[in-house]
Amino acid sequence: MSTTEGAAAWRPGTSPWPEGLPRPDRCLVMGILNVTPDSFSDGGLYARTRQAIDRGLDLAAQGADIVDVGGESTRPAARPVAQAEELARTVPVVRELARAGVCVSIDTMHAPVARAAVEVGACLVNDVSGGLADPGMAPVVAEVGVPYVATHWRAPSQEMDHHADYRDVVADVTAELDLRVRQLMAQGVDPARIVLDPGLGFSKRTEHDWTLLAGLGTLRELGFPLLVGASRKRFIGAALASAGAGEVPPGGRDSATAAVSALAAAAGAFCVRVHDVRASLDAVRMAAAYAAPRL
Ligand code: PMM
Repeated sequence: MSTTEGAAAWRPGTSPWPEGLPRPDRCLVMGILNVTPDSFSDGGLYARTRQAIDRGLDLAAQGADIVDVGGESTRPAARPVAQAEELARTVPVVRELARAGVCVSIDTMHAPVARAAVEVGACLVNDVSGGLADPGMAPVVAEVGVPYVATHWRAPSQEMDHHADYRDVVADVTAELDLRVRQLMAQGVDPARIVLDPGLGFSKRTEHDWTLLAGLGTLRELGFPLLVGASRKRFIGAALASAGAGEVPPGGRDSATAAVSALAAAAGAFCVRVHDVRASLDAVRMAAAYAAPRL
């Protein structure tokens, strides 16, 4: 890794680097692999196991530090998936990618899926509910001992837009994540393995997403690495539209996403979760170079 990349915006020492994850000394890039028919921007593209494995290998070849495999859409109003179906969609893909040496995360809210994925080689559990959707999640994470992304979450997909009221979104999300961390730790989760995520788009209106991005510094004061999942989301489309770019569909938001990746990395994000890996990898490299003179 180059010395420029060594000058990371996310500074080791401010919070621990979770064991078992790649350590390039810049913001990590997690590539999204939705093995679903209905995700908001890539639903149906990688729904077959072989297509999904090839896509995962391709994301890794493009430079993804982690490939995030999900088998249940979490977009607003998405319907839950039967557990057997979620397992059938994800486990073979995780197994093959892990066998090929890829660091794989499992994007699930369900403890049995998390456990099965770790058993076949997943190196991280990414839970958009932060353990709230399944009371069995924290004990499983405590037991399997891999890093765990706990996202700010208030309600399941069908209801989440009705839970988007905040007094002060940065203060409220910080306080709710702080409480979540305490509860996870009380259930045996090792704090050194916890990564926090503000949950952009989850019970958030577009203005909340932008305010949270601008408030990453406050969230970092909790002392945990931060993952930011902005890729192609509504608030990016809304900002493009209000800047005169017109209605840009999710698939046309990748350069804007890369710009947000650079901003998040410069603000100290530990990892960005994106569909277009190449653009965001360059973006976080630029953020590291930008931060270098001030280190
Ligand atoms: N967003 C989605 C899915 N998984 N995981 C984390 N940690 N953070 C996120 O913001 C997040 C996530 C929904 O987006 P997708 O449908 O494009 O995967």
